Amino acid sequence: MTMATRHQDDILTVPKVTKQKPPPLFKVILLNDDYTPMDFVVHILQAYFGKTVEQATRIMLDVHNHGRGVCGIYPSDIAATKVAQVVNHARQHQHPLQCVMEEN
Ligand code: TYC
Repeated sequence: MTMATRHQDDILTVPKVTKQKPPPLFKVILLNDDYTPMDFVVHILQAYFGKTVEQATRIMLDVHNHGRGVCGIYPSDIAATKVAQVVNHARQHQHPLQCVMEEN
């Protein structure tokens, strides 16, 4: 927003126009592997990405059939947290599931 301010000495100052840029967004991506059970991946998508069982199953099968798939799109810190949560949960269960983030 630009607004002129009149000072006592009658000098008109116009502040530099500032514009809020939206934050950069990152895709959180699941990668396929041959070992992680399908129902575990469906659970991950429901627990960390708010998907219904139907949405989660569709994304899981998409990853299974095409090698990778998008779980969600988030600002950097949220995307990084999701990646860490997914990888930690998978390792706790000895699954090799890989999850990465990519700038949009
Ligand atoms: N390919 C795995 C299987 O046949 C299932 C799977 C799906 C694994 C998605 C990882 O991100 C993944 N059990």
